[in-house]
Amino acid sequence: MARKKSNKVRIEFRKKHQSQARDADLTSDYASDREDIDTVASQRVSGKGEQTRHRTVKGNLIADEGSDALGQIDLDVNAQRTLSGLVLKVHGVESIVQVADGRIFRCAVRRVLKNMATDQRHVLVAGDQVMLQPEGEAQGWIVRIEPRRSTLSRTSKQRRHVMVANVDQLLIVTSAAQPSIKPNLIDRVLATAEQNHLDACICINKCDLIDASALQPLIGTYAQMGYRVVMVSAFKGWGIERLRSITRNRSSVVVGQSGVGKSSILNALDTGLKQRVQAVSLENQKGKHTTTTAEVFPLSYGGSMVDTPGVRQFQLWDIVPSEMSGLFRDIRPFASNCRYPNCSHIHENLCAVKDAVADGRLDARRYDSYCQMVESPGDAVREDFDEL
Ligand SMILES: Nc1nc2c(ncn2[C@@H]2O[C@H](COP(=O)(O)OP(=O)(O)O)[C@@H](O)[C@H]2O)c(=O)[nH]1
Ligand SMILES: [Mg+2]
Ligand SMILES: [Zn+2]
Repeated sequence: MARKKSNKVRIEFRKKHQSQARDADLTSDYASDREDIDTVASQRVSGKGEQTRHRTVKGNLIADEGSDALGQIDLDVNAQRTLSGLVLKVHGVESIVQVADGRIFRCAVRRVLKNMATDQRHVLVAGDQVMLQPEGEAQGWIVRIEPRRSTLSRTSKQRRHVMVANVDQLLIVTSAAQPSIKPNLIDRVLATAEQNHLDACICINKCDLIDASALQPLIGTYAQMGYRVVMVSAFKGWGIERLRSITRNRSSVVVGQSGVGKSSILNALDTGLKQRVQAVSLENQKGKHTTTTAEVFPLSYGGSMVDTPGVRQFQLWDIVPSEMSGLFRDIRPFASNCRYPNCSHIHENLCAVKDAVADGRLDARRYDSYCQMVESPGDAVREDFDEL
């Protein structure tokens, strides 16, 4: 099925090309370049409503007003090699893409791709892996978007908004003191990680200010659930090497309140990163665009840190209470033993979760967090997370 469709698209390309340049030489080079576009076509088309979507795609391709648009794609693909790159940021129609050798290109997305992905508000988001055709030194066309291995998204009124693609983990930065640690905030981010099927790592900074044994019970609770916890002091360099190995070659979304030491940690991990992040934040403050789109900052040792203004308030969007217990790794097993299928685990009398709290098998503080989040899932925590 899919194969047949992709052939159809190919035929349309070919026809167009031939009418433009009758004696065009269809070299093997030409054919293999075109594969990229074909592959994307079949991937995007296969998502939903195959029949109608395909017709729409074809319709758009044919009706594309500059009508040489298709011939153009072929010619361009022919003229220069494509490069693979990482989308660092998307700004309206323009996206900033970094290629393997470090060069930055300002790119627009080929109309063909846009037409094929009308089900998403943004065709492209930060973190996407793409193929681009350079157009001069620093500009280009995105001709292919690779399939995403993961996303961080929020749903609002039943619509899913992808904020960043290809994320591996959430890095929750907190501080042991000044400001003091806020376990409920950690719980909220962990639930978001679960909701998005992402790993999470809890990083406790400013450990030079406290007696570390005071935090052991809290750390134990999280470690038991399988979350990694790293004790850090950006000042003393404690935990930095471990954090480097946790973030190496992975894409980490960093979240944390103002003043916990996110910038200091970035600087300790990778010199120069703090400057790059601050330059961006200054640019944003100038107010040209109060940005809500994510930005990816590559790490010199491999991997990237991602700043996501869109999740700074860390609300849990559109979570129904019955789903909340599934986002708590420690509550989940007790919840599935509950006698009521729709138990809130709050008001019911004979509840397996409440039993577990009562006899100490479930951490009472985690259960409190759960109750708060069920009762006000959309209520952002008082102190918002801020930028890197
Ligand atoms: N004692 C101590 N202070 C720190 C440490 N890391 C950062 N700070 C201080 O905490 C404050 C906030 O740090 P900053 O990196 O700007 O936090 P951000 O708002 O999360 O980016 C600054 O005054 C830092 O000097 C640390 O490991 N130990
Ligand atoms: Mg900062
Ligand atoms: Zn229950």
